[in-house]
Amino acid sequence: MGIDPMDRRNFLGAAGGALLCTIGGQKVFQDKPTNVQKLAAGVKVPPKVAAANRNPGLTKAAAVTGNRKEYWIAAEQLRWNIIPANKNGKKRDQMLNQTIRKGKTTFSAYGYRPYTANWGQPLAQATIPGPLIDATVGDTVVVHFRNQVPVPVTMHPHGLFYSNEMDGAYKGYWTDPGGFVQPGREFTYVWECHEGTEGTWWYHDHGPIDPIGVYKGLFGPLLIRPKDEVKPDREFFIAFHSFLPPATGLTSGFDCVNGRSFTGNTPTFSANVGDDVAFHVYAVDDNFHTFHLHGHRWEEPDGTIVDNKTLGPGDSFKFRFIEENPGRWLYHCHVFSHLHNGMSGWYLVE
Ligand SMILES: [Cu+2]
Repeated sequence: MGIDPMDRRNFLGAAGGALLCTIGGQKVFQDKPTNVQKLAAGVKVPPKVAAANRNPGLTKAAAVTGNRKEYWIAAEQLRWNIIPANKNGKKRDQMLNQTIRKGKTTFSAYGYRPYTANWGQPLAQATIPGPLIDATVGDTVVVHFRNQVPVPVTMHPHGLFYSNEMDGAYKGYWTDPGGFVQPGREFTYVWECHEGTEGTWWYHDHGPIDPIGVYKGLFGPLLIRPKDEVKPDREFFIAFHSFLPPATGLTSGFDCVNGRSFTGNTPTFSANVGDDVAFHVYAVDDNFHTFHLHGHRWEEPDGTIVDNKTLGPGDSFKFRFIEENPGRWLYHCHVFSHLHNGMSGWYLVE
């Protein structure tokens, strides 16, 4: 009647790894390693992408109307260690003062890497998260994107305005070239920071292997400042996310802040009493998270005072305050199973 009893297969699915996504007709489970290149090979090249490959002139550059804010960013492969060993060769959780035993913690990741103009030279290593896109209302963000990973990936932004071609999203048959940037190819995204776009946002891969690209590290912060903003003394960017076996090939899943897991490995943020401090927080993965900062409280735009804020998948928010409480503080996700699987860090105030 109405609801079918759970069959054995579904029961096992719920008890073990749930379905994460389907790529090229192949099911991907949360707890099982996958062959990402094989998955990607199962996705057909969309017709508009094939046409643009034959005739690059078909892809028209979008008009730039505002103050031009330009970036050169490549997606690259990198070896990434979620929990680097300390100088004594131990992987430690400083919050619980214990050694972490979760097997291997290094995997073949993807990261966004910033370059100087015209791909002159790298500005930094490829990192997880990727580089900050830092714009102001009135800017037009121009991102020259190059794909150096072995599967099609993209950049898709939140929070600002863009035309359909600049979406950076795979849409099956209707996919535009910017939604399916093949290995070795480039695409230029043009995104507009109109009035009302100010805020903390983020960007990520939304290509044909989505969300595996995101779970391999392809995401980063995007900030649109109000015009005439007086910049805070300290700005901290926090991504709550996870690394799962289908993307890492590792046996364990990890709950992370900015690519690392457990207090002492995740970022330690520092400020001084009297500083004007801004926190920017965004949630990347399949779970809801709550951002909690010990010893602090802040005012929401509607005037509510909070010290613990819920974020659903894809959400982002910021808060800003004058620091007045010295100490060694924890910031963390208050979902206990996430906290105890590494989603926490230090905030040190002198
Ligand atoms: Cu969480």
